[in-house]
Parts: sequence; C-alpha cells; structure tokens
Amino acid sequence: MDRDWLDGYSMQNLSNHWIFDPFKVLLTSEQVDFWIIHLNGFALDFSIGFFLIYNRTRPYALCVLCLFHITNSRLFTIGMFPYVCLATMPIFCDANWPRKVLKIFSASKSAVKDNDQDKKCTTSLLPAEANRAKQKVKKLKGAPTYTLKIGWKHKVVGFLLISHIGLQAFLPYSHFITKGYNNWTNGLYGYSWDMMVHTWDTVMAVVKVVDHETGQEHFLDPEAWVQTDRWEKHADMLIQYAQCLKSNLLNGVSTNDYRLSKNISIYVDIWCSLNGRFQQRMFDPRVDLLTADWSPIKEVSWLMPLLTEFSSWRKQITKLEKEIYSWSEYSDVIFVADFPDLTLENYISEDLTNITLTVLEGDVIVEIGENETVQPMRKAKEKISWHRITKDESVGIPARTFHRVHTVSMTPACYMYTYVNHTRQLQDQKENGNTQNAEVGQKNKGLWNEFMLRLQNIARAIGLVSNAILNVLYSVPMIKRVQVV
Ligand SMILES: *[C@@H]1O[C@H](CO)[C@@H](O)[C@H](O)[C@H]1NC(C)=O
Ligand SMILES: *[C@@H]1O[C@H](CO)[C@@H](O)[C@H](O)[C@H]1NC(C)=O
Ligand SMILES: *[C@@H]1O[C@H](CO)[C@@H](O)[C@H](O)[C@H]1NC(C)=O
Ligand SMILES: *[C@@H]1O[C@H](CO)[C@@H](O)[C@H](O)[C@H]1NC(C)=O
Ligand SMILES: CC(=O)N[C@H]1CO[C@H](CO)[C@@H](O)[C@@H]1O
Repeated sequence: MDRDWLDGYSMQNLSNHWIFDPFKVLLTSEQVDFWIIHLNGFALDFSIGFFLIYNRTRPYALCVLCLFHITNSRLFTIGMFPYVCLATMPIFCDANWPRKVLKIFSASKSAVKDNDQDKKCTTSLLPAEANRAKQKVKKLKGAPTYTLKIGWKHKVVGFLLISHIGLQAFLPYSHFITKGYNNWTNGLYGYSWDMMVHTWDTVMAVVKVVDHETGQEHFLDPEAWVQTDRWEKHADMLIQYAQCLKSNLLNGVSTNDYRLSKNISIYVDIWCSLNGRFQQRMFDPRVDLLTADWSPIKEVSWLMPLLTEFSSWRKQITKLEKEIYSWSEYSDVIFVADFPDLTLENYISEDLTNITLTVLEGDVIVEIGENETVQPMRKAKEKISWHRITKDESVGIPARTFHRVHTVSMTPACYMYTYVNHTRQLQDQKENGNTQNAEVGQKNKGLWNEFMLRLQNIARAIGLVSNAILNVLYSVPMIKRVQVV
C-alpha cells in the first residue's frame, strides 16, 4: 500500500517486456504499467491469500498464481524464486491432493481396481474418521478411551512455533528500534516487506580517498573490490566498505604506484533516484566515513533526506522526457536535485553535444572551466566563467571540461541536463545499412545466446566462490577479475 506503488511509480517501463504484449493490443504502455502492473499487482497481492483459503475459489486462484509466477520468472532475474513458489503452491490444498490427482489419472486406466485403493487412501486421511478408526482399534484391544496427551515435546514445538510467528510479525514493524538501518526506505533489508516497491537508479558513485599528510586526493573505481552496488545504498554497509577499503589500501595493495600515509579519510558521493524522482545525493559527501558515527539504534545523521517535496514533479518529468525524446532519436535528459550549499562537480564526456542545463526550481551558480586543482599546469583561472541562473533559465555546457553547479538558494534546487549523444548518432549512421540484417540474425540466436549466458554465469559463480575460498585461506583481498555488466 506504499504511495509510490499505488501511484504507479515503482516499476516504470516494465511494460516494454514482450510478456505484456497481449495487453498492449488494447492499452498503451503507460496504461499497462499503471493498471496491469501496479494496480492489478496490488489487487493480486491483497486478495490472493483469501482466495487460496476457500475450496471454491482455490482452483482459480492457483491458475492465476501459476501465471503470476511464470510471468515473474520471465520478467526478473530472480533465479529459482518463481519456481520455488510454484513448487510450494500445493501447500494450500487439502493434504490428500496427490491422491486426488492420482485418482483422476488412474480412473481412466483401470477403474475397478484402483477405486478401492483410493477409497482406502482418502478415508484414512480424514481426521474424524481416522480418529474413529483409531478408537475402534483401541477398544478392540481393551484400552481406555482415546485422550490427547500434551507432552513436553509438544510444548517445546508449540513455543518455538509461536515465537517464530511472533518474530515474523514483529520484525516488519521493528524500524523504530533498528534506526541505523533506515534510510530512504525503512528497515533491515529483508524485513520491510517492500519487495519491488522501490526502484533505485544510481547514476554516479564517487569514492574519494584523501591523504592528509600529502594533501592529495585519490579517486577509486567503486567496483574495484565489490561486485554489486548494494553497499551504496545502506549506511551500515558503507561504513563496512570504508573500513575494508582502508585496510586494503594500507595493506600494500597500492604500494606500486603511490604510498598512502596512515592518516587518510574516505568520502563517498552517491547520486541516486528513487522511483522516478530526481537524481540526488544520498549521503553527505563532506562526512569522513572512517570517523562517521553509526549505531544500529541511532538515526544516521549523515544521510541526506529524500527530497519528497519534489515528488509531485514526477508527472512533469514524464512529460518533459517525452518532449525531449521527440527532439531526436539521440537526445536524452537527466533530472537532478541538490541541497543548499552543496556543489555538483561534473565532467561531460566528448560523446555528448548540445548540452544544456535548465533550472526547474531554485537558484544555482554554474561555474564552467578547468579548475586549478585539476589542471595545475595551465593558467586556467581566466577560462572560468560564472553564470547565476534561476527557474526556467538555462545555460549551455561545453563537453570535455569540468563544471560545477553550486546550489545557492535557501531551499533545494532542481535542474535538468539535456544532451545529444553524438557518438551514438555517428555509429548508427555508419551502421545504418547493416542494422536490419543484424537484428534478424540476433533474434534467431536468442536461445543460443541465453544458453551461453547461463554457461558464463556458472563459470563466473565458480570463479567467485574459488576467489572467496582463497580469500578465507590466505586472507588475500579479492581483486576484480570480472566486470559486472
Ligand atoms: C590527520 O590529519 C588531520 C588533518 O590534517 C589532522 O587534524 C589530524 O591530527 C591527523 N591525525 C593524525 C593521527 O595524524
Ligand atoms: C539542442 O538543445 C535545445 C534546447 O536545449 C533544443 O531546443 C534543440 O532541439 C536541441 N537540438 C537538437 C539537435 O537536439
Ligand atoms: C577549484 O576547486 C576547488 C575544490 O573543488 C575549490 O576549492 C577552488 O576554489 C576551485 N578553484 C577555482 C579557481 O574555482
Ligand atoms: C553515447 O553512445 C555511445 C554509443 O552508443 C555509448 O558507448 C556512450 O556510453 C554514450 N555516452 C553517454 C555519455 O551516454
Ligand atoms: C533521513 C531520512 O530521509 N529518513 C527517512 C527514512 O525513511 C523514512 C521512511 O521513508 C522517512 O520517514 C525518513 O524521513
């Protein structure tokens, strides 16, 4: 019942998948996203449990669930999860469902013989009759009437079950205790019951190591030692990451090129968008992670708040995106929001042309040109230009130089970069003739490619596991071998 889900912002562009093609006969992509994925998904999650309980509705509910799980298995790369769900569906059925199914099959084969057996099987499972049968047996033996005895084993099992259920019911509401794990979304990772509700889009992660003795700044590839980007979004993992980074850096990994002193600081700057909002900073980039305080039960003080005041911009963002995509096939846009007194330092690659920064709200100063600290050899000071711009004003940004966007208004500012990817345009023009033939070939190769991809995954998994074992045995830090695409 999350607001973002009900408003249709949690899983945008999912409707592009072929599995939704049948719906697109009648609906547009946006309608499929909103009505089929979000609202229908909500209705399904909300009601399917009840439909599974009642005998009358269960067969239909099972069919719907089957479709749901198969869709999921095609739609997401979540491994065996949908198949496990499919396999566990029968737990909602009567305990004798396998016999019922067998009955259907055997009835057609040899009706008389198996019918007898089935009767035996089904009756033995009905509890009332089973009890009666048991009592009969006991009476025959001359035993006293059957009474249920609760032994200590039952009590232990009962206690464990109730504790387990209690824990499962409590953990999703435990965020008021585990405050250190809360951020834009609440909670210990698995226990917030918000699967698929939040889509994160991280455009930039900067890891900066400052050596206090030499005053030098070093920038590190965020993927150098970790294979996923999950740590970028959790304060507790970020702290762990910084500590690991420090020990790896100081334990001689870097000695070939440069030597770090023992007095270093580590800063990160993560730019991320939640459910189609603006790209914004997630953590305070001025906080040294090695000395930052973090406690499981205290709120993370260096977490930047989610700019929910801009959430209503999302309709506008969709509209603007459409407009900008219509300029040309290669035009694109990024929406950015930033906090007062902070600066976005950015370098635009040579791929892009026609780059324009337009302010949507607030005031910013755009500083364009080489910075002395970046290019100490050149006398770059003269080349720097300053532009103070406000709502609905824009400024052109040259490629291949650094520029800084200082937010100077009292409230957060938001702005957008529009640009054209010139490299892609040139590439497409070159390959214009060949593309159509290539596409046909690729479609035929689809299955083969998927098979090869699986093989590569297995090889990668073996590589990672052996790397991890080596790490445990020899405590050698894991070095990046494979690039996660
Ligand atoms: C590390 O550098 C900072 C900044 O220059 C300084 O304040 C601090 O005292 C230094 N710490 C140590 C242990 O040298
Ligand atoms: C270049 O940008 C401007 C506004 O920023 C836009 O109006 C124009 O259509 C763009 N040109 C191309 C070729 O995309
Ligand atoms: C260059 O950048 C540094 C750090 O971002 C800043 O302190 C300095 O004032 C800048 N220099 C100029 C000339 O803008
Ligand atoms: C521009 O397009 C090229 C080719 O498709 C791609 O490799 C490159 O990453 C793009 N550049 C940017 C900044 O998106
Ligand atoms: C600092 C911060 O943004 N905290 C937020 C963590 O997430 C909850 C739930 O979305 C918000 O209410 C907090 O403001």
